[in-house]
Amino acid sequence: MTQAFPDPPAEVDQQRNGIPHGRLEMVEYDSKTVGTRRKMQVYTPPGYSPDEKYPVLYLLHGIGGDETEWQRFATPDVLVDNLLADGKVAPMIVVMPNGRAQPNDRAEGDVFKAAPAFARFEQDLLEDVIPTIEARYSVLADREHRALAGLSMGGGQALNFGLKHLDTFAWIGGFSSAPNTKPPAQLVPDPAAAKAKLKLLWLSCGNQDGLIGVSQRVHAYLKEHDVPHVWNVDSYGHDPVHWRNNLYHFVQHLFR
Ligand code: FER
Repeated sequence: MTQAFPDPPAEVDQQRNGIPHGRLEMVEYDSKTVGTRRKMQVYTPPGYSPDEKYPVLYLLHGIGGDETEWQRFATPDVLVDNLLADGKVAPMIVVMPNGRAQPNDRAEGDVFKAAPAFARFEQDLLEDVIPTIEARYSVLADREHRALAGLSMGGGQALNFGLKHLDTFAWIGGFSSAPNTKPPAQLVPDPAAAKAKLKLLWLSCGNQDGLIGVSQRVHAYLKEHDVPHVWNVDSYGHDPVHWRNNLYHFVQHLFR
């Protein structure tokens, strides 16, 4: 096991009194990709002001989730509030969109049937979600101020889309990435370019997770081709504690 970062205390996502709190809002946008009005949750940090410009983390959910899933698993708003109060993270906006780019984007029925819609989300993210955020919020709109991460299906999406669009994202994280993750040579066809452009590439998985082979394959390829990355394997399975813990560490590395 290669655990790069220790498990944080369980209270990292427990709301604290007496510290400033950011805002969480549900935002609607017209998706040209899907042809429907879709939803995403947006966290703005305490003291958010249009006179400042903020970096943005786009955070993606798993196959059984939607735009509310990260809130149920790890309350990223509370987690970032706590880290900000401790001076451990840069003020940032966190966007939690719905990664199932199809007209009915609820996690209903056989959720595996929606796998193609998770691939289609690449276009929704790049052409609908990001432009909406950059029009409505005061953000730094360049690659060095955009991060993309996700859990499971969302981890696969983050690796697939992020590594394909290195001119859009410089910070990429896949937690417990699912089998939608492209084979490593397709994911990183030009290791030298990835090495030159990436500010952070984070791969994590629990050693009890049946999907760890996906992450191990990517890790082995990156190692062989000399692409720097964080490899964080802990003792969890395919579960929210792993996702919370990795989000906790990942965000502290962003935008610095
Ligand atoms: C699979 C196993 C798991 C798969 C996706 C998942 C598309 C996703 C799991 C999750 O998001 O939690 O074979 O294929």
